[in-house]
Amino acid sequence: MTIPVKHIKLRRLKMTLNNPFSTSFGTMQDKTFFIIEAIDDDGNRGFGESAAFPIPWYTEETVETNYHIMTDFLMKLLRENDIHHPEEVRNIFQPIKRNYMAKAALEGAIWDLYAKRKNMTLSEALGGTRKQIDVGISIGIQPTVGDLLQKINHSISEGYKRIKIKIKPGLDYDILRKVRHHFPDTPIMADANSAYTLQDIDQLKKLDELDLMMIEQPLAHDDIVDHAKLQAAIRTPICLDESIQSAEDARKAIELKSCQIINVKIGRVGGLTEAKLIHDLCRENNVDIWCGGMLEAGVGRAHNIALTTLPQFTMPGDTAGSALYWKKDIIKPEVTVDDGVIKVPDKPGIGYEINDEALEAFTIHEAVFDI
Ligand code: OSB
Ligand code: MG
Repeated sequence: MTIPVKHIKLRRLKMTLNNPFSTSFGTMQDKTFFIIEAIDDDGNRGFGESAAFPIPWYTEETVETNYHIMTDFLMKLLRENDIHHPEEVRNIFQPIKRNYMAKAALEGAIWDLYAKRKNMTLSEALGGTRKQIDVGISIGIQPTVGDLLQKINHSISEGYKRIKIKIKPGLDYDILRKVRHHFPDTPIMADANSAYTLQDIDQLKKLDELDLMMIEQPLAHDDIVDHAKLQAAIRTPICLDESIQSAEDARKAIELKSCQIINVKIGRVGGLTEAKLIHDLCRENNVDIWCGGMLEAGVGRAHNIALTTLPQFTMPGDTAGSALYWKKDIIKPEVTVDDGVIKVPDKPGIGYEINDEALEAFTIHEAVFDI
């Protein structure tokens, strides 16, 4: 049976983070992004969320390139092809190169629609087994070390299972040493968002004494060769984020020993199907994998939760609770974290209702397309 997608509704939302979020590449507070709705003949609604930011500083995609690629190319492919299962969408989109966040947003809406039509949870549709998932927290660069220590303290008291700290050259070893001193037993990791080069190897080697769980994406966003050299020179496990945009990238990184751990983001790799392939590859190769975050609103957050129910997601991810990011989220109930654990919802599809009033209130532009 085909999935009769009749309309695609694109909504451009503008939401404001409770606090500015700073990384080595910049600071974000206002967030513009797309919520995609795939609607079938019976009025079932499947939801997807695009991870792209307005500025191409994490990967090359932006909100505007998403709109262009979705409306000028991907929707045409949806019109021309019958879909029996959401796993086919990856191949249907293959003629269009890269643009993974645009692809993932549409594919995600079709996955949710499929699961709802089958009256199963998205987690079940993906083959997930966990009923609850462990989560950590990602803390942006703070104005002072005091602020950072306070945030970490608060996050630990809330029960988050591991703390991720953003670093960049000049704001790394000395800060992490203070953090380690104050929190000797806390699982701590550092994310550089590609701010270093191999010339910084001595500074990166110094981190080995701090017993970090991992260092995430120290080197260039598109590199897997220098990361292999770095991994051979340091003890701290390297986790790749930006560098892994497909299962092929993951295969090569594993083969070259460029990383010991992979942070998968549904948007960065082109959708749930590709994320699942990366998961399966990690499982076969005994590589740890966890689910990263893109400061998502509720729809993207729900997709992350469903993905994290797959068996190889043994490390806590970055999917924290809605209230950490938003005064009001676009789902009902909002995502809550109890003692570092999110209970996986048992309702069909993404498992959370859409808060239509909130969705409407945050929408700055919308358009409906026939499929
Ligand atoms: O590198 O994981 C990253 C946020 C924006 C862009 C890139 C990253 C992040 C985070 C925050 O670390 C993850 C989250 O809390 O959603
Ligand atoms: Mg990262």
